[in-house]
Amino acid sequence: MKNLLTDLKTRVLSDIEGAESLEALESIRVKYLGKKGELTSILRGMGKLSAEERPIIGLLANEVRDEIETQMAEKRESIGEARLAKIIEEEELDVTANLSEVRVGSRNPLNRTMEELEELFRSMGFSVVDGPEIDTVDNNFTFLNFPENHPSIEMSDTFYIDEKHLLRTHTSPVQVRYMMSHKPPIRMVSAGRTFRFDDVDDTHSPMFHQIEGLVVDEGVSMANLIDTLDLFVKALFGEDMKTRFRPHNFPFTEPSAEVDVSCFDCKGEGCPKCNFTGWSMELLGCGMVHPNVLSMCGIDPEKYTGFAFGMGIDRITMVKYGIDNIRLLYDNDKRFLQQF
Ligand code: FA5
Repeated sequence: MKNLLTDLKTRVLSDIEGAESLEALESIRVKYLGKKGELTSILRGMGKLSAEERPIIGLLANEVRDEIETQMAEKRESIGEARLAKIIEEEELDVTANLSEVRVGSRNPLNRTMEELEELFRSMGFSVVDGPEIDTVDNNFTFLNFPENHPSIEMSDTFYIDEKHLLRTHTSPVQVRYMMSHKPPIRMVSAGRTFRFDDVDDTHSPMFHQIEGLVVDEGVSMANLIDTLDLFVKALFGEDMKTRFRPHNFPFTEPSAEVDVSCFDCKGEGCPKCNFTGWSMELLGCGMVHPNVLSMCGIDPEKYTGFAFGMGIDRITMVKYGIDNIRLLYDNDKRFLQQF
């Protein structure tokens, strides 16, 4: 393990040395120090060491981590300075320019999509409701049938305010709140911000947006779910778009599925954008509401059934507007925003 660590240190430091942009540096951080990073997995293996070896290797691992973090911080600073110098050199500011023409900004495509989605569901008979971004651990996990210490809690682990409150990891706690305060028939959607301990890449952000949908009534079936989502996808993206349901596992739905839609560029033919699969990235999770969730929320599962779905609004925006990097939605760069 000692050799593994020293070898890793040499590789990381040489990668840091060669990094030319903050993005490249961030990829190196994720590769080695991220949740699934190499150093993280080496540290996970420490449990297998003997009691004598553990403190020695632990000390070395900490030294390696500190050294990597120091080098990263230094490199980050030097790249930042170089970037600023380049901007100062390339972008002149003409303080004498006549700005009598007032330029009005344009709305972020994310907000447009969110409102468009709400309007679409409203036209399909859904109520649009709000939920808090800080919610209870119970609403976010327990009442959604997550068994205690379920691995998926760790996967979507998040920012805790205190032991009982957190920044919600999905919009599903709004389902719980709604079922606890309304009797069926229920047909609602709720959109808003969600938070996860996810590393940033082209399709992931630690803060992103979801829209949750819930239908509960007598005789609601999986066929209704598939039909609703198919209708919705066609109304949003066009009649020629198809949906693909892949089996999945969520503790709060049974059965559960993840849904992809046809690639927006080639409409399913296969092209470089979709790696010739014909399908875009995963857009949403869905399923039939688990009877335990209905019971915990005070609804009789013998009488009522329901379906629910949760969609990534950022990803829908990306597919809709052909945006290939989620970071662009948050950079607030006018050159990007003015295109919409
Ligand atoms: C959920 O969050 C479930 N609550 C969805 C659900 C609701 C299932 C109701 C069943 C019934 P998942 O973790 O797969 O599922 O996330 C849903 C969508 O959010 C994903 O399909 C993806 O589009 C988006 N998403 C997830 N993580 C991120 C992220 N870090 N950045 C951007 N979008 C994300």
